[in-house]
Order: sequence, then structure tokens, then C-alpha cells
Amino acid sequence: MMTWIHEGKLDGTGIKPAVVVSRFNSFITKKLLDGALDCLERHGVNTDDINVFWVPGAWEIPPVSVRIADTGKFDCVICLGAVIRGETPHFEYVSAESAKGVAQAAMLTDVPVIYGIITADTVDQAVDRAGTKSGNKGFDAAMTAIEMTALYEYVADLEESMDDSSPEEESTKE
Ligand code: INI
Repeated sequence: MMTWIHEGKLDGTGIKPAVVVSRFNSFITKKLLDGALDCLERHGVNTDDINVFWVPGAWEIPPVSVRIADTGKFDCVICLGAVIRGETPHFEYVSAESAKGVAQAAMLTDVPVIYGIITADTVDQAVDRAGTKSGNKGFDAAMTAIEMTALYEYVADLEESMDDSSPEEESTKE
């Protein structure tokens, strides 16, 4: 018995990503953006093909992401933000709605919409996830976007590739 394994390659050559990044807590979100751009460029994405959209806060990320995805001009949308707990319940609303909104955007649109919004109890936790102790969540989100873009493209052509008895380059038979 043979099993088909399907996965997206980590090759960004030719892809046109949109990055939506929020200005709230910009000392963190600028680091996430740096990480995302570094990842995209190091995986073959042409700098001229990257479009960055700034929004005021994490709350605004989902509605803008849907509209950007619906233009059909981009292969993926990478959402970057930082929601940090304060003294009121505001954090709960903004973090929950931005997460739900990005999930909805991913389901409603034809391209991958990737969740790179940090939710942290403290500023230190956010700093750790923006290029210090716990890596850079912007870099990770961009990596996910590259893989998912390749996988979406591959799945769109799946019928054709599975009709062929020899596996396509993107898949392997074990
Ligand atoms: N927006 C954030 O991106 N991060 C936060 O930590 C945050 N907090 O805690 O208030 C925040 N609030 C603003 C919100 O995203 C909207 O921009 C605002 O409510 C206007 O719609």
C-alpha cells in the first residue's frame, strides 16, 4: 500500500504577499514586521511584490484583511499585531475578536489568511515573542504563509496531479 503525502514547499518564489500590521503597541509590531519581511525575502519573495498595510489596532486587522484578500491581487495575507493585557477587560474583547476575525477571514476568502497577532499578559511576554527569547512570531507567520500559499496552489491542482500515476514534485508516495 502506498500513501500520498501532500505538503506546501517553503519556497516563496513568485508569490505576492500582503502584510496587515497594526500600529497599536508599535514597538512590538514593528519587530514582527521586520521578522516577517526577513522571512519572506530569505525564502525567495521579491521585495517589490510585498505590500504592507498599516491599521490602527488589532481590531481593525480582520475587516481590512478580507477586503485585501478579495481584491484578488495577493496570494496570501499575513496579519500582525500585539494585544497586551491592561487593567480593564478591554484586552479580552480585542484579543478574542481579532482572533475570531482572522479565522473568519481565512474561511471567507480564497487565499490563506495567517494569524500573527501576539496576545500577551505582560509587555515582557510580548517582547519575548517579537525577536528575543521566544523567537519572532512575525517570522513564523510569514513562514506559515509561504507554506500555505504553496499548499493552496497544490490543492487547487490536486485532481490533475492525482490522475497522474507518478506523484507531482510537491508530493511524495511512501
Ligand atoms: N489594539 C491593539 O492592537 N492592541 C492592544 O493591546 C489594544 N488594547 O489593549 O487596547 C488595542 N486596542 C485598540 C483596538 O484594536 C482598536 O484599534 C480600537 O478599539 C478602535 O477600534
